[in-house]
Amino acid sequence: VFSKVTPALVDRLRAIVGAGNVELDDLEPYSHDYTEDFRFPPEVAVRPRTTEEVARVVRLANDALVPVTAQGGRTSLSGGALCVHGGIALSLERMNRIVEVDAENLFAVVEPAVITQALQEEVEKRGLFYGPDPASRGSCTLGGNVAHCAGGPRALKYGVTKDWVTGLVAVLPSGEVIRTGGKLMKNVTGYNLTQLLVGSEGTLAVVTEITLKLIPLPKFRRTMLAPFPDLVSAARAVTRIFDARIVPCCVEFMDRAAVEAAEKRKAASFPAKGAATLLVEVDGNDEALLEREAERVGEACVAEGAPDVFLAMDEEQRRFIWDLRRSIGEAVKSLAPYKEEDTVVPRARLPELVAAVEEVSRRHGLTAVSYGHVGDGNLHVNILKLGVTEEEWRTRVPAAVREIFERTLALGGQITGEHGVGYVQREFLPMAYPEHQIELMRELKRVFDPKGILNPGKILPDGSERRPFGRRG
Ligand code: LAC
Ligand code: ZN
Repeated sequence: VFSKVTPALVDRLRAIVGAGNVELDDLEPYSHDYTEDFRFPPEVAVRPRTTEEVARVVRLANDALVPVTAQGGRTSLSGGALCVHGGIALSLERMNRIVEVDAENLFAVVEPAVITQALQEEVEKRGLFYGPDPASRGSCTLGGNVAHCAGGPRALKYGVTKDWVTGLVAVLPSGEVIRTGGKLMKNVTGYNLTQLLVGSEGTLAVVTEITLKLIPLPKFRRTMLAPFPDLVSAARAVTRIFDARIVPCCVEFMDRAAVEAAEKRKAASFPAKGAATLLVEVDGNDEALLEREAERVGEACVAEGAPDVFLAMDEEQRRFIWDLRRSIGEAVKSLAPYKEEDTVVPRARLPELVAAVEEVSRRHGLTAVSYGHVGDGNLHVNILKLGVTEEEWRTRVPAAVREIFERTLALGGQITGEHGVGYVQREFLPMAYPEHQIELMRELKRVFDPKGILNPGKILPDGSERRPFGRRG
């Protein structure tokens, strides 16, 4: 159905972005993301510098019926920016300028390839704060964060990417440019296209500029580790913390295997750990109040069975703990081929979810490693290919994944909280929504992208290539 990239098209791409920014040889970096198991090389990669160049490239591709997939840091865990139909990888890597930090109105305007952590550090220098902090913040881009509505540990108190985006410049498949919102805290002028594009995984438009709100940087933090004798009591402690009417900025959950994977990878050890461990951070501007909150968090954990609670003594210890936590994703994946579910439930249902995951994986004879942002009810469940034959893996995993999703949905949850449907979960979308709702999404896609050239093969279960498991799986 799609056309191939021809030499004539390559010439026209060179005319738009310059010959040095059209890559035909080294396509390896553009062929994979953090799902690791998949390799989908594009036919060509282009590196535009401006919105105008993006618009010209996209229009060209649309006219020629060639797929275009926008790419940022390629840290997706759902295959969101993989060129599954080949075509053009539209790498936005050169669009990496912080256009403006407006300290008067408290907004930042950025190009899509700004690394999330780079923006955070830039605004923090001025006593300002940008909330979302995906675990990959040192390598993911704000454009990618917008595409997937990235979350991360601090989402609990500060929200996810969508809560910070107030405006976008985006290129439609026709090559037309739209501007949604701006440096506006309020704006109800027509349909909310800003929020429709956030989380649309690059399937509707290519975002080329982002306006983000900022807030003053919270002054103080306390970071704690609480070990628990079992998974369910750790999950219960989360509810107890909220019962004490405390909203920490992060409540992270790690099971023993997740902790050990990170320790092995980093050749370092967590100062406290149990069958399950909670990492809790509180922040704010009143140090005395914070001390009291930290104490009450500690009490809540002890009441649910934590023998003691470790408090990070200084910024160095805090960084050390977070560094270990942030490495879990990569560490777990390096243990074995895996299938990840990014489950999310209402927070108070978390003990039930944790118990269900344990029960389902045990019954199917599978190894599941779980960690995540339990303060948000968001649990990353990784089923690892350990101690099973090829045949067992093939048959057991799909059944177990379906059951985990069924149980998640029955708890009022959803099948992905922050990693997106992308390529790897789209066959499960019919579990999440009835057909008429998926059809509504298909219609939306058609309105934006009638020829279907923009990041094809994502989100919607079009069934054209059903390949739920990885190359190694
Ligand atoms: C994390 C990523 C995998 O929480 O979302 O580490
Ligand atoms: Zn996460």
